[in-house]
Amino acid sequence: MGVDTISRLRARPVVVPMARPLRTASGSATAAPLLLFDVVTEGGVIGRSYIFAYDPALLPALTSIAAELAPGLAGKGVSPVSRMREFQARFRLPGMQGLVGMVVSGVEMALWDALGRLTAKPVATLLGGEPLPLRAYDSYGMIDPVQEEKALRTSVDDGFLGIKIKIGHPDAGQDVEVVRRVREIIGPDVELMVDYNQSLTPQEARRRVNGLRDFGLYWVEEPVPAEDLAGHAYVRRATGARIQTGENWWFPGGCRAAIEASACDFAMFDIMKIGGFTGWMLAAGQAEAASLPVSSHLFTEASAHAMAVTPTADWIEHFDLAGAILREPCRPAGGRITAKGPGLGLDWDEAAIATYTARF
Ligand code: SMN
Ligand code: MG
Repeated sequence: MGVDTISRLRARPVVVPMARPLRTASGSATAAPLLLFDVVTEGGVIGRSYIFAYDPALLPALTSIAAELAPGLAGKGVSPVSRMREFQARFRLPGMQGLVGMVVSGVEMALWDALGRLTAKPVATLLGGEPLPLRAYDSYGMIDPVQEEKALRTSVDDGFLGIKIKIGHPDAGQDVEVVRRVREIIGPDVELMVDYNQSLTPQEARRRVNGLRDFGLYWVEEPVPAEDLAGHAYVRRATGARIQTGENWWFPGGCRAAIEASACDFAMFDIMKIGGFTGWMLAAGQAEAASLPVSSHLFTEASAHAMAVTPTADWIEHFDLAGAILREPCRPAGGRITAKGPGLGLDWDEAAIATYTARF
């Protein structure tokens, strides 16, 4: 028993409005289904984190898994690596790809937040680094550049040095026109990334990516299904484009498989899927050994801490998922994002949580 002993785990499902609706070639969302974690310690300190369910239909199962895991945590130490190792052992047979992995990563992140609050330090500092002003790219969905011109210009005026848009429109010509217009709007000095969200076949990806040669793209993201590593490698070889992928890698093993398949030029870590900070740090070591620059996917608040101690840190994604239920949403400054503490720097807006609580 002690202040750094876990008393209980609470998981609360919410569906919150997103500052920027999400439209991708593989699905769209106007609201974000989240599961909010509170790890309460014996001393009353609360560690907080959230995970993203993508589809509200997954919230009941995610909530139920968290409720099943809660009793086993009571009385144990606020030790995220140790608890993650226990989860890995417990779920070796069923595997942790999918909903279980999402929940255990959420618990792991909340434990890091609790440690930070217990020590009055940012997680980046606990990991041996320090909060750094990370260059951020402003992340858009599939957009109409005419309608979004003002927003794009504002992103550039706000100092973002990178802009990402999602493409994979029904017609390849639409992709070209959107990219052409966005490049005209943001100018030649701002990096432009595109994201197909797994929507193409390797052959179609070769055709479409070759059609975007003239626009100086910084990376082409997930042109084919995430699990098609050979397909990623094919597109990379056939076009010479710099391929980004990784937001759908499960735990460090996913990173290893992609490296072994020569699937990409960059690595993108989703802290919920890569295994929280425990998984992220192990995967970051693999990325460094393979000379892959690492960028983050969603989860801006937690990723800012992880990126601060990532040897090959490249870009942090600015996409506001949870701002509607945070007392202080993440605010980029001059196109850069710096981790906030103590812990992950997350403080709930309880009134907003009450408003957006999911009921099922
Ligand atoms: C993305 C996918 C799903 C939800 C939000 C964003 C996208 C990205 O792949 O890279 O931001
Ligand atoms: Mg993506």
